[in-house]
Amino acid sequence: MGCWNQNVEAMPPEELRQVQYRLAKALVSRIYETSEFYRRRMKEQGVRPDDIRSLADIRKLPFMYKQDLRDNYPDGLFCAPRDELVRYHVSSGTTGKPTVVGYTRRDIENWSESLARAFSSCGLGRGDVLQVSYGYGLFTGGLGVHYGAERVGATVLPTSVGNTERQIELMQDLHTTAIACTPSYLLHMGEVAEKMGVSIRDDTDLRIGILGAEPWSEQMRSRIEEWLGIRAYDIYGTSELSGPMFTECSEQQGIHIWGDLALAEVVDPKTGEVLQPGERGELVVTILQKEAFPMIRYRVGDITIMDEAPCACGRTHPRIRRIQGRVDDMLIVRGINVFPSQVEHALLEIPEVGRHFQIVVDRKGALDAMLVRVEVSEEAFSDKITDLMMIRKMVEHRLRGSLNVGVAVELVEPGSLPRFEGKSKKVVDRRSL
Ligand code: DLL
Repeated sequence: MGCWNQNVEAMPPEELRQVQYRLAKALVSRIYETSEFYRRRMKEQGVRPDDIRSLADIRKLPFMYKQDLRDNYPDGLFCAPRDELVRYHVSSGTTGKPTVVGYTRRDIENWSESLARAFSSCGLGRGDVLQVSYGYGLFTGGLGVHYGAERVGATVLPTSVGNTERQIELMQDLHTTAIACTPSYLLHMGEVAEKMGVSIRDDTDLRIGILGAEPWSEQMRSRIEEWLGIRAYDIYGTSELSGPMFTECSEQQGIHIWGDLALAEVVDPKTGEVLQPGERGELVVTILQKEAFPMIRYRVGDITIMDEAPCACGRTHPRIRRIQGRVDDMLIVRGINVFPSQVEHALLEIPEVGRHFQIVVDRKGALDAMLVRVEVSEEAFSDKITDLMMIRKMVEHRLRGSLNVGVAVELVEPGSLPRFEGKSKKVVDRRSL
């Protein structure tokens, strides 16, 4: 498929590395000047902007972790004046505090540019109607994809998530040709459509799925492509790094990471040592041109493999393979990130329940369902069903409020959940991809 920005996307690799070096050096100097946080971090590590004399010198810089966002909530990592921010997005943190990301106008431009290149590489452009069924609002999915799609000239149908029957009617009536959503939501749509007597394959114009925000597999891709009669492309990103930014190209052989916008490394999660292309490890990303919220060597927590081999599409930017898991215990439930520590944190604030809980995640049809089993505290334990029902409703309400995802709660007797001597196993994930 034709490039959106041929000069950049097909740049010789050596030239691209030069561009990366120049951008990285400028970024490091800028944040050292403007940010108290980065200056302190670099001093602790004994590295100064002058020490960055080649691209490989980036490895001298300290890593950043999700914990850094939490410790500096809400805006301690911002590097642009407040009045230059044009948007915030917010996502789940590891405990009570969410993570807040700010964007300048130029940050939104670069984010849209990244997606414009990505969408063109999947064959999306003028004449397409893209139904955006990612959530609009604090989540980066809806608005992120929206701006990228408008930039390539597609017509956007911003349905956001939910109200599935209506989505299917609109898909037919407005001749949607492409959809952006989680792979599990598309499977759910397929099922709901069949119940309505609509075959997505035969009765709609859908030909492309831009699917991500949660783990999925090659088998799931085949199932979706065969059943719905579309080409399904993987889209990747995280809120800390802007939001969705990168997709596969028409070759469907890995996700191109635009090297002038992001510098990707894969490291050994235990030692932090940079691994060779082809070796599996944790993705680390530096966002090279971000003004408001630069991220330097951010340990994303996703497991992947770097691929620097030339791609048959002609784009020279490196690829990462499909995300193969997490280094931490983060779960993704209906596209929302959930950390067991958030559940623990929320439960600790409720005196009627104890400290012991278990999370069970399963699929109901195509959709995820999350159950939290929690012990009632000795004091609140009662043989009156109405009392227990009230507690259950209240706990469900509180968990939904802090996790932003619907949760069923099951109350169990004090002392009845398994106790662990070593590392506790708080999550039972019964989903298979
Ligand atoms: O999920 C951004 C996004 C929106 C990506 C729309 C794609 C499409 P967060 O909510 O911060 O941001 O979650 C980021 O989701 O670290 C991965 O663990 C997981 N994830 C995202 N895309 C994929 C994917 C958005 N294609 C976290 N495959 C990431 C597997 C994915 N996991």
